[in-house]
Amino acid sequence: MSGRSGGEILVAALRAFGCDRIFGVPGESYLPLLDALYGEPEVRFVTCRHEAGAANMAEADAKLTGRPGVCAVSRGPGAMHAAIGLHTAQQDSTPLILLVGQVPSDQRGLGAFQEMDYGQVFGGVAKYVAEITDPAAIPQAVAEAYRAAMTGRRGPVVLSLPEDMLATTSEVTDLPFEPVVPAQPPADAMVRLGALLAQARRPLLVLGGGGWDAAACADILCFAEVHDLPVISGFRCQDLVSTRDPHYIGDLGFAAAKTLVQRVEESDLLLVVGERLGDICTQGYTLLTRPKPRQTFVHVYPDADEFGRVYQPDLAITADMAAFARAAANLPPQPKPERAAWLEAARQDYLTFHAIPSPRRRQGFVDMAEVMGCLRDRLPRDAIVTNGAGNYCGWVNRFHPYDGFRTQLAPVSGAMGYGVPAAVAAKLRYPHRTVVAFAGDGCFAMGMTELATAIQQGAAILVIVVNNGLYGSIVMHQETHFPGHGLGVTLHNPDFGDVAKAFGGIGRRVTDLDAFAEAFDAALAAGRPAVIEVITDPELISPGTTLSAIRGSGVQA
Ligand SMILES: Cc1ncc(C[n+]2csc(CCOP(=O)(O)OP(=O)(O)O)c2C)c(N)n1
Repeated sequence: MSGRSGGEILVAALRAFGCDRIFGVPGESYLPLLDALYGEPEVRFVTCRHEAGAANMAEADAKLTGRPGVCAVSRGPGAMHAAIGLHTAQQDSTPLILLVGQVPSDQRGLGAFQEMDYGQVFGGVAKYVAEITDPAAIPQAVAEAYRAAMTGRRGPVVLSLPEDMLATTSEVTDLPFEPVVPAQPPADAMVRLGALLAQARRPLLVLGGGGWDAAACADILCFAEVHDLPVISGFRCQDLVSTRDPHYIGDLGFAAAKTLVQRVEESDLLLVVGERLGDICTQGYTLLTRPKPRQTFVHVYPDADEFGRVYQPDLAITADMAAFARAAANLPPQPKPERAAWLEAARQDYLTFHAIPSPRRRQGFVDMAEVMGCLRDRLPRDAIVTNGAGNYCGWVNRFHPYDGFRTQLAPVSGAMGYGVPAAVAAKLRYPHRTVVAFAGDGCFAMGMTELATAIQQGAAILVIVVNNGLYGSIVMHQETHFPGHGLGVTLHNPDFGDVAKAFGGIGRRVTDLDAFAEAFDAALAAGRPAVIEVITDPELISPGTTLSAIRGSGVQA
């Protein structure tokens, strides 16, 4: 038979939108796809050690490129392992294409080995799930998958690939790449926004969500500058503008500054761009009155479905981030009553809250605040800093000065195990930038297998493992609500420095700041994957409090 195999057609369709790498774990269920990649120099297959790592890498890579990340996994078990990446892509509004092998077409519905119905399994989390039964349908299916992932609120899609379909040949031709047309803000809505801004004395600009790129971030900052707008970032979106910029006044994440929360309460105009205003951003939906906030509320979002889900906007603007940011940057400057003082005071509060505090030292432990202070002096400004989930993120997200677009890769989904694979993806995309992953001892154990990928791919990431011997975040909740009843939360860990050495990297375990600084410099100079295990005091459960102080308080730290 003449023509190309389904695998070859699929690779050509992925290349059409710019896919240059696939993160995956191979499976016998999609051999013709792997075969199509054999000898294909334009698409690199990054072999991972766990499908969760592969999916997390693909999701992180998509955050860096703005294109869908691509992950390939085997049917059944492989797909289940990869599910966490779909969830993060959904929660973080990241375009992601998951390619899953499927049982042969003549066995579908028989309950064959590792058979699953991916429409049912992933229907609730993916924006689009399709099983491609004919190789001639591949170009169209990939184009639809791309459109679904990249339109409106970005998100994950799944393509199920029966193995016989991938081996079957077809004469189908490739489709030309059609970029998604960005949704433009209506001109009359921009005029109304201009009028609302002209009246506002205490406006705030809140940025978050997906669909941003460097140009959009530059435009939105220009808009903030022209209109003297204080800028707040949503949970783990702290790199949309530089935190060093005088307009930046903080993030509405876990343990947001009280002064920031108060400022939101006092504002008279909230311009929320790309951020959904989820439970974390709104302090458990308590920050604003529901359903109608007291402030004038302008919501800009790429999907009209989102408007009014929680808060009724006074003005809703359906637009993609880049299109809105460009239009906003072009709004004519106006008088700005009292805003300079409002902005200055907010910035001052930000600087106070995010200043490195004096160390809370105890012999044998390193204070994470000191570590972050040390890194402020040492990390290049374009360093990419990743994390997963756990209380250790409280120090990282509060004290690291993220310096602009994509210096942060952190899951809004709160997924443990994300930091290491995200760092690997970042280092492969930007080999000349410094990439540092933070992980708690619990978090690291969920992603450390991908150190092997880092070694194999030559990705010289630096991992800082914050070891308090606990699933500390859960201890904090238990001690708050069930004092003294810690259960399932203590961790007997290996020496993580030795683990790193066993993988072929550099490993150090440190219990004081000087040793940390020395290990950090040596690790960066070595140009190999490295792990620095920092032993921290379990009593210091978060930047702002201690376990003894929260015990039985019933109040979230
Ligand atoms: C995949 C996943 N499993 C479980 C959780 C719930 N969880 C959130 S934080 C946390 C503990 C994290 O422990 P560690 O990484 O050691 O950081 P620490 O809180 O001690 O700083 C757990 C279990 C989660 N967010 N993600």
